Amino acid sequence: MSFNTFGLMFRVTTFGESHGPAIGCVIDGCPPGLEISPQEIKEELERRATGRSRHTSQRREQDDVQIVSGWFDGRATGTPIALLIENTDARSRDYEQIKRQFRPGHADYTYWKKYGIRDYRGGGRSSARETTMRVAAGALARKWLRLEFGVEIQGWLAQLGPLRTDEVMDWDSIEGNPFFCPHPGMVPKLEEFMDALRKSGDSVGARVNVIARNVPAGLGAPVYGKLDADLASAMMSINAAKGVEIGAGFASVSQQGTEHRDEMTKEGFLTNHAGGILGGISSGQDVVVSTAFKPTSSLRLPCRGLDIDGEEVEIVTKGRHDPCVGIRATPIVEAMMALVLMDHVLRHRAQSG
Ligand code: EPS
Repeated sequence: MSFNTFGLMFRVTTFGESHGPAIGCVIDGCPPGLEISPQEIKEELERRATGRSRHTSQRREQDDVQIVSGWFDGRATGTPIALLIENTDARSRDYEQIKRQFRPGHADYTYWKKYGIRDYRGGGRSSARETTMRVAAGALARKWLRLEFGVEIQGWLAQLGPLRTDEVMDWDSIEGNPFFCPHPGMVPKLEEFMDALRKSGDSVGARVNVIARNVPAGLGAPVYGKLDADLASAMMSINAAKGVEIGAGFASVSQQGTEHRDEMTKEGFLTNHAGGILGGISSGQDVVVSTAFKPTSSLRLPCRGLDIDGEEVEIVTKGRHDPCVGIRATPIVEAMMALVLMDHVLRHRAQSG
């Protein structure tokens, strides 16, 4: 078993390595008739792409997506949809120096322990390049959910390092800055922080939140098919994810029952500490998920590490790395939200019609 497939009824299999010839995915289970165009997918991909600002990796990929299967006259045919994107700007020489070394904090070590071989160029399959295909597949799910139920999914940067960035929620400003920051007043502070961080050569973590509105009640199955469990699994499958919260999440620890319970009135729920999910099933409230991303482990600042012979070596990573992967994570968490919700709608229909 190699587990490159995600979802049960809306199944996405991704393939490809960061420095290989191409990356791609196969989407099995897309309802026939969905109108989709490469341009629509590309618009989503551009939000996630590297090189949009000086605060991300400067690798420049065109991310021109080809739909090579399951598509006719602009619509999904119901057969497997295959998407393909060529890698055009990989610079593998940056990785020569670490090809026999394990970057501390990176999957290099565990890939080696597991497989006994690794594509060291760009981290191979462990690269965040893989998330391109999640966003591509997510574009289809997102569109279908919007057309079927009016589901709207929006992510945002909630914290970058020490800087809390969502104390003001100006929804209209999220797409207008390279951080997906909802608080316009924080953008200059983020710029300043990131410029200093980049100069220092270090990296930093981030928290990225996502909300899905107009989610129908009833998605998710009790016990082993909980919607929140699948969302947590989906978010944790993103590169560098280290924690997930649903609704109040870990803040629930210090809450009392009278505060946490979301009182219900004829006008609706009064609060949403549950994050839109009760007993693993969507309640019809907004579904709210928060994901923590660790600091990037590829750093030009030297550190102690091991090579494949077990010798201690000094490790310096060259290349075009993101000083904060969380900056580009917003479209990815949105895509994972869309993929999980769509899968659960189809699962719900399969049982309940
Ligand atoms: C990545 C390292 C960098 C990023 C890459 C993710 O790649 P490279 O070493 O080839 O320059 O550019 O991100 C993308 C290419 C992308 O499309 O997201 C990593 O180690 O995860």
